[in-house]
Amino acid sequence: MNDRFDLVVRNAVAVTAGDVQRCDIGVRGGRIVALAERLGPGEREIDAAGRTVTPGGVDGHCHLDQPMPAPMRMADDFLTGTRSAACGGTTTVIPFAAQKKGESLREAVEDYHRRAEGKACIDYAFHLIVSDPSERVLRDELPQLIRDGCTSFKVYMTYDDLKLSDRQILDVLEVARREGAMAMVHAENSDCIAWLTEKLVASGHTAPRHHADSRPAPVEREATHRAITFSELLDVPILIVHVSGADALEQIRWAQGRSLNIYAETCPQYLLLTAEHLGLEGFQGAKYVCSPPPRDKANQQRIWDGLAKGAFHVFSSDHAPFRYEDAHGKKLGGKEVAFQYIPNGIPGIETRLPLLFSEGVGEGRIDLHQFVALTATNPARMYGLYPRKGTIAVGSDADLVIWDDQREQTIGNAMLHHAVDYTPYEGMRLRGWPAVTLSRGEAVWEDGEFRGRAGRGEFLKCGLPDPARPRTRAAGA
Ligand code: DUC
Ligand code: ZN
Ligand code: ZN
Repeated sequence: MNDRFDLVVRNAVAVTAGDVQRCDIGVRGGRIVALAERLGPGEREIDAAGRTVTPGGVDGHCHLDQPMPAPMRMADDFLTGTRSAACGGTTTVIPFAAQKKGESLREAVEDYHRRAEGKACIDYAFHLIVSDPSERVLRDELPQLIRDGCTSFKVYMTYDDLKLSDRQILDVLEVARREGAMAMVHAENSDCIAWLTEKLVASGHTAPRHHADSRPAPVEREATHRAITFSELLDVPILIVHVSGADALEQIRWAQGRSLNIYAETCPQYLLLTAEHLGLEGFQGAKYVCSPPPRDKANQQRIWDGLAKGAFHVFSSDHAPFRYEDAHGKKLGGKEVAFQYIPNGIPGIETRLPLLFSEGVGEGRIDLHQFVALTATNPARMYGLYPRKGTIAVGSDADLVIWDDQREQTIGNAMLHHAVDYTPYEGMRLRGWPAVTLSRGEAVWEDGEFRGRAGRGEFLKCGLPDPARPRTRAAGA
């Protein structure tokens, strides 16, 4: 038998959520099979030469080729989106298979498989978006899809084409509890947004910056508290996504202080952007329209504190890619439209890890173990992919990032690999960038080039996430 490894990564400083070891990493058949001070030869060897090696990133919240109401269209499909992710150190993405109201959830998933197959360059799983919890969806489709490996889903408290009533959310959470799935919640009060929008538009305030005025912090705070209440009523864990500032975070901390099972996510835009970006001259502010909107510097600081102190569990991109100069994108229909029609979302799948590595670890706000936990280990746990994904251990997939820890890099859209025509982080100076990204032992990013290929990514069936288990349910029940 040939006992050579397929690949040996030598002299790594391998950092996980809990440990650091100086070791060689031996890979066979796409999996890590040995970690030791000195391993035998490999068909291929990469000398990491004392460099930091982390688990490949797991982006637990991104949107790729998600069908949108016309004429909106996402810029990234599974090819360009996963290519961009790989070049930024991410090796697993979990975008959303979204049900349209009146349609079958199962058909939405089948359609989404067709969009991914033959295109994805790295591994992927699906969250579901439940927008129409009919009897059939609740009784048959959702439980069956959970058993088929889509073990997490998102519910919206706003957006007319997606939002659920409180009662519908309770129905869906009941299924999550019974089946052991993780429920993610977009928490903003829909009626408040509609009311504020009407007032703003009536007084002629239609520029992009008024997007932030239509969704102020109390709108997010109220909905966050309401979602927490639902979670408490049903004794079911939930994960509040894209938390933007102090108000919502206060509710989350309050709930966590009462030992409720509330998990939380934040994203780069709430650490690094502010509502002032929405006020950039002309229509430029449209590039920063996302929901909830970025807040202010004081709120950024509170989000950093939340990351450092453990209030947040996952750090995702919420990559929602729309081109700026595009009639399918921010200039919808070819016009500088009023703020309420600007497609919501910003790109960031490639910059997520480098931003947190530089601004978080490099600036001393969090440590490397927290970085790994937030960007890889915890999302893998929350969504039933651990320990196949999200760590460096014997038996795990050989999804790794070898960091060029000291590389000075100024972000520019020209260097990124998405299909969007701008980055909100243009001109930001970072220290540290992925030198090599390995996906199941194959280099997909190396020497400044994308080395993957369309269709090599595999669909991952997720297990039932441990953190989704209700507290009162006996172990193994
Ligand atoms: N919610 C998301 O999760 N992503 C993009 C826009 C939004 O409102
Ligand atoms: Zn959302
Ligand atoms: Zn999103």
